Formats: sequence, structure tokens, C-alpha cells
Amino acid sequence: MIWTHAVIVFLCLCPIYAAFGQDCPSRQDMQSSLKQVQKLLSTHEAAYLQSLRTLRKKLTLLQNTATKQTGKANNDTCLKLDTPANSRKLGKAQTPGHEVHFLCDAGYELVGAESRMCQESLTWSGQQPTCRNINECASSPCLNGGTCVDEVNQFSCTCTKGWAGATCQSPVPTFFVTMTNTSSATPSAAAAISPPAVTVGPFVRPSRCTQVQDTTHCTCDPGYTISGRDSTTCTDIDECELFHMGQAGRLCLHACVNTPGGYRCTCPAGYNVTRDGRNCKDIDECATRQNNCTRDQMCINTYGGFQCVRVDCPRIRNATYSKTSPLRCERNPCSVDNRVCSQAPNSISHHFLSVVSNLSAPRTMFRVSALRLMGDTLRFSLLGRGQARRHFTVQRSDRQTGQLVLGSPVLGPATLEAEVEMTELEKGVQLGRYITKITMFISQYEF
Ligand SMILES: [Ca+2]
Ligand SMILES: [Ca+2]
Repeated sequence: MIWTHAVIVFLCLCPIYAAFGQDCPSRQDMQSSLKQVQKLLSTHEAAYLQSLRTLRKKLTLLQNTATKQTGKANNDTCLKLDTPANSRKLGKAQTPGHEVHFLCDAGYELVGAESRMCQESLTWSGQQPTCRNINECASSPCLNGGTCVDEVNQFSCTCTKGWAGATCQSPVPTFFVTMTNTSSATPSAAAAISPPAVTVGPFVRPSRCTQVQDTTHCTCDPGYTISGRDSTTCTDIDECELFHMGQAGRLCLHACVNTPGGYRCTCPAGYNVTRDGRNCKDIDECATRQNNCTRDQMCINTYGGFQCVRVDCPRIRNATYSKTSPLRCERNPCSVDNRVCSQAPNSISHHFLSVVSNLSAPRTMFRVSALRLMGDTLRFSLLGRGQARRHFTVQRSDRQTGQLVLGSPVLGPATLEAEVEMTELEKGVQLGRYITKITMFISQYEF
């Protein structure tokens, strides 16, 4: 504006001088004109200075406003960020230059920015993230036509008929199922494919593949299942792991050993595997002379072993005994005046029982019966204390019979002993005492 005024001024002067040359004005006129120009210049100079002052004022005002704005920004923060569902937010600072981080819970994956920074403009960088449930089924983990069900942090497979396992990777117990071999159905269209090189061993073999038109069919031997991404491998089915507990109970009664293409059951020492291959049967060492019992000992077969026992008749004062059978001692006749002798047991019988561990209880283990009744009363009682009393009771089952009852299951290996006494009375007077000693050999295993 100011410079525009000045230019106009000079343009105005030129016509004035040009006019002098043509018309030659008087000195008075000249002086009057110059005064007028001087006046004009002064006016413009004043206006110019005034404009400059106004401009300077405006600049100062603008500068002050700008300074105030910067100061205000330094005290401010970014808006607080929300924590997305199923996640954690790390970092709390909301001032420019600081970052917050997001971590999804297990089973969820982050979509969006993992970190966001508070910028100078007081806005956060990036997009607010979300945590989405990882689709474990995305990789199609269920094999052989199984349906995948996505769950938080895991998946489950619903297998088609004939397949089992976490990923439907194994055929069901009838693993002798014939694998479809289409080459026999259309022999003309079939062509054998040589198996590709795979790492083989007794548990992994190459599969046999045939090409039928555009489709490849691969088969395995019984006891193997197709594996590998392109069905080029047959892997042994671990029957011990897969069918540990079947509908028919345990696959093996004792232990299972996985073998290439099959499995076998094993039994502990002292047992043989039965014909069905699953159970264990005790070896009768006494019948098969697989024992080391001496001549004066008896061999008692037990579950999982045998025992050599020796039956000796009691040696007590005032009474003598004779062995009337391998397991029985009978008192020799007493002299008429020897009352101590007549009070001693008339007979002592031994019985050895072999039982399995953890036998269900209560259960009658042994019965003692009088063949002939001489007196009017029979009494049955359990002798001894401690161990016998903890496990056994004696009950009468009929007038002439008492029975030894095992009260609760006993875990083996263990040996329990009990003595049952039968007393015969006539009008309260003892006629005879008969002792039966029962020894129970309890095995280690429940078979
Ligand atoms: Ca196997
Ligand atoms: Ca045995």
C-alpha cells in the first residue's frame, strides 16, 4: 500500500516538468507547485509510518499468541486408551513420546497395532487393536474326515466312523480293517507308484500307493496307519497307548509292549501270558517241580510264586503229639491223673491259602466243622491278638460249623495267620479242644 502511494507520486511529477518546457510558467507558479508536492510527500510519509507501526503491533500480537499455544501443549496428554477385551495393556504414561503395549490372553491373537505412541499432536499412533480367538481349526488338524470344533486355546475333533485319536489319526480297535485298495477294482486304470524316499524303520514304513486315473490311493499293512502330509508314510499304531482301556476292559491285564505292526502283553515273573494274549496265569511251581523245597517241606503254590512250609507238631510239657497227616497233629492219650494234658488241644490242623491281593471283602475264607458231636455245646473263637484280630472274625454259620471271615481287603504281598479254636462241652465241662491254624499268602498283583 505504502509503495503504491509513492509510485503514484513520482508519476505525477513528470507531467509537471514536461509542462514547464512547453509553457515556461512563472517563478511564483513553480514555487507554489513545489510546495504542493512537498505537502503531498509529507502526508504520504506520515501515512507510511503509521502503517509500519500498525504492522509491528500486529506482529507482536501474533508472536505472543503463538508462544502461549506452545506452552499449553507441553502440559497436555493423549486421551486414555481402552484395554481391548481378552487382553492386557502395558504402560500407563499418556504424555508425548511414551508408548503403551497390548498383550492378548492365551488362545487369542492380536489384530492391529501391538504398540501405540502418544505423539506431539496429542494423538496416538496406529489403530486400536483387538484380540480375536485363534481358530485352531484353521490348519485343518482333524484327519480322515474328522470335524474340527474350535475352542478357546484348543480344538477337538469329532471323528468319522472307524477313526479315533486326538486328531482322528488312528483306526478304531479293529485295526485289521482292510484299507481300500482300488487298484484291484480297476486293474486296467491302476498303475503302481514307487514310494518316495522317507525315513523308514520298524515303526515307520513307506506306504504303497497306486494311481487310479487322477487320484492317488495309498495303503498300509495291518497295524499301521497312513501318516505324512501326502500319505506317503505308514506309521505303526501304538495299541498300548490308544486302546489302553477299551470297552472290554484293559487291553493287557499287566503290561503292554508296542511292537511294529502289533503289540503284545507281558506278565510279571511267576506268571505266564494266557492263550488269549491278554491275561496272566500263575505258574504252578509245585506241580512243575520249579521249586526248591526240601523233602521235609511242603510246597504251597501261591499267585506269582510258591512257599516251602514245614509243619511241626507242638512240643509242650505234659502232652505229646503225633503227626497223623502232613498237615495235622493229634495229641497222644493222656494218663488219667494228668489234668494239664487233658486240657491241651486234642488236635492242631494247618491250612495254607493262596489268595490274590485286594480280594473283595467281607468274605468267608475258611470253615471249621465238627464231624461228630460228643457233648451238648460247640464254641468257636479266634485265638491271638493284633494282626489276626484286625483282619478276621469268627462267626457261627450253623450248629456245627464256625467260619473265618476276612473283614476288609488286604493289599499284598502279605502273609496273614489266624487260629480258630473249636471247643466241645458237655454240661459246661470241656470235652475237647481243636485248633485250626490258617495261613494266607496274599499275592502282589490282583490276578
Ligand atoms: Ca503297534
Ligand atoms: Ca505260583
